[in-house]
Amino acid sequence: MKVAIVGLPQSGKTTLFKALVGQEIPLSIEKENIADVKIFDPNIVLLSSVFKPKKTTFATMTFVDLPGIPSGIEQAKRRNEILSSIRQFDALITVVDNFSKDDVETDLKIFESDLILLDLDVVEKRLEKLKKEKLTPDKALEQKTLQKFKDALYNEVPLRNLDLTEEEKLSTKSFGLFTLKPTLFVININEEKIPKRSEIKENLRQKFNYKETEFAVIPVLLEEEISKLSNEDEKREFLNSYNLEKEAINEVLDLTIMNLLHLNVFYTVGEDEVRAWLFEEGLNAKKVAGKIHSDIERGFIAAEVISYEDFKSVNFSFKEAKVKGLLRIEGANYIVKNKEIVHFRFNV
Ligand SMILES: Nc1nc2c(ncn2[C@@H]2O[C@H](COP(=O)(O)OP(=O)(O)O)[C@@H](O)[C@H]2O)c(=O)[nH]1
Ligand SMILES: [Mg+2]
Repeated sequence: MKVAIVGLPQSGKTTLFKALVGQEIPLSIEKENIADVKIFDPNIVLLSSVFKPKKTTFATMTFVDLPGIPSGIEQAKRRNEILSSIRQFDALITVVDNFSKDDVETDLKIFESDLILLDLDVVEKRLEKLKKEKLTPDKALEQKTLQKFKDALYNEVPLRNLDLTEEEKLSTKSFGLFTLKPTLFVININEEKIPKRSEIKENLRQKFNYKETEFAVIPVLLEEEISKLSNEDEKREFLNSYNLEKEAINEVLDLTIMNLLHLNVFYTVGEDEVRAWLFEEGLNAKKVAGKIHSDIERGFIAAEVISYEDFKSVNFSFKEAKVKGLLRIEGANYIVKNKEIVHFRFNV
């Protein structure tokens, strides 16, 4: 899965990207920047300190920092290039400048309206085309869905706010419509606004009360500076001096993984490796096994499962977990929960 960082030029996209990556990497101004960002998880840190494995692996998520989307007819070709590359992403992070200006709503609306118009263009062109075609049941459904989209877009409602059936979603998936993508607005504030973070967020939530839409109010430049510090004490001191409880950037990661992409995490532990793996919420044990290797899915026998909290309560001892009946044996159809330690038995 991939997440695109988008927004108006100079809103702080590249700065956010750097804050997420947390280390110096060569950056391009004209081209997109791509990185697999480590998803920090304190549970992995603790599990690793217990099992002392040869290798500790955090889950990662791919973030792409796109060049600013130029407006104006003279740059139409460049604009279209960037826009079409956004179509393939699973979710959007839209950065909004609230550090150089007090008003955040205008820029947010400008960007969103732009995407609404672009979607409308795609939808209307496709509807025109369908008019001339003989409608199979599939195409009839597509037409009905697109008509629904057109009505919403005319009312300036982003498509992710609609209640859609799986069939409706599938019938229009190939278009990669922008406003259908789950979206996190990162409101890029300056340090003076830090005490107002929750106020800003609540205000926006009420005004833009859309489904699949999240807000995070982040002092992006400050976070980028924090992310470069490797010494934990130094970091703590820095955070304290700005009245920040913790790194706000983790909120961006949490919201992206859980609320936009609806992903959960499971852990595997052992002497060789302690590792976090992402999987789609609601997936069964057999399918989850496939996240590690297709052989494990194919030869699936059973999953030994314990929740992280239960495991912690017995000081991470499998022996004690068994005695207390906390370690369960589950079959292929078991729906794996968030933050469980799983060991798969398989036979190939
Ligand atoms: N004061 C301040 N400046 C920022 C902040 N975020 C970004 N900038 C500056 O704004 C300029 C544009 O940022 P950049 O991340 O390159 O924007 P992009 O065009 O969206 O990629 C740079 O000079 C940044 O240092 C912020 O939170 N506060
Ligand atoms: Mg940039």
